Amino acid sequence: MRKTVVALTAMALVGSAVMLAVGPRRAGAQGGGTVEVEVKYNGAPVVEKIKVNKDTEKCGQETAIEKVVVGANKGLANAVVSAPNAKGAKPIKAVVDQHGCKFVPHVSVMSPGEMELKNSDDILHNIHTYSTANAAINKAQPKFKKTMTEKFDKPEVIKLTCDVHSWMLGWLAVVPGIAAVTDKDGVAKLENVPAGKQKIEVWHETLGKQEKDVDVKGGQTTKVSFEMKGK
Ligand SMILES: [Cu+2]
Repeated sequence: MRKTVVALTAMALVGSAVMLAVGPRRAGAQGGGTVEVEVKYNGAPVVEKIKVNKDTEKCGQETAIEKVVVGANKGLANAVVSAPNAKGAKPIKAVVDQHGCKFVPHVSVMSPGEMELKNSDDILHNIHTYSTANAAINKAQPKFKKTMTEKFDKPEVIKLTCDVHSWMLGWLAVVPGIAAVTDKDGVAKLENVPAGKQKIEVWHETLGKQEKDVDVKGGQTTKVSFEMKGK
C-alpha cells in the first residue's frame, strides 16, 4: 500500500515536470515579434469591367479588374505591407499564375531572387513586365509551358501585363526584409520581425505609399494602422 502511494507521488512529480516543460515559453530576448498591420481606405471600391474579345472559352465573356478592393470595416485588400529593413528574414518565394486570363494573385510579394510564373490556362500568354531597376521581361508563354522561372534581383514594384490579353494586370513587389499582402479585411501580419525600431511601409497600386516607425517587441504582437488617402 505504502509503495503504491510513493509510486503515485513519483508519477505526479514527473507529470508536473512534463507540464512545466511544455508550458508557454517566455519570449526570448533574441526572438522577433509580430507586426499586425491594418490598412484602411475610406473611399469606394474601383472595379473596371471589360468585355473580352479573345479566347473567351478560357477568359470568359467579361472580366473585372479590381483596382481598389475594400472589405469589411473599410479594410483595403491587395496592399503590400513590409518591414524592408528587417534582417535575417526567410526568403519569400512568389508564384504567380495566369489563370482565367488574370494574374493570380493580383498582387504578390517576393524576396530579391527567383519567382515562378505559371500558365494554367492552356492558351498562349505573353508576360510583359514594366520596371526600372530590373530588366524588363517580354516573353511568350505557350500553353505547353506550364512554369517559367524568372529572376528579379532589385527591390521595386513591377507591373505585370500580357501582350496577348490587353486587360491582364498584376503587381509583383520585390522587397528586402519581411513582406505580406493585406487580405480582404485589409490585414497583413509580418512575423519574426526583429525587436526594436522598424520602418513599416504600405504600398497600393492606385493609392500610393505610406510609412511609419514601429517599436517591435520580441514575442509580442504590435498593431499598427494606416489610412490610405484617395488621390
Ligand atoms: Cu494573357
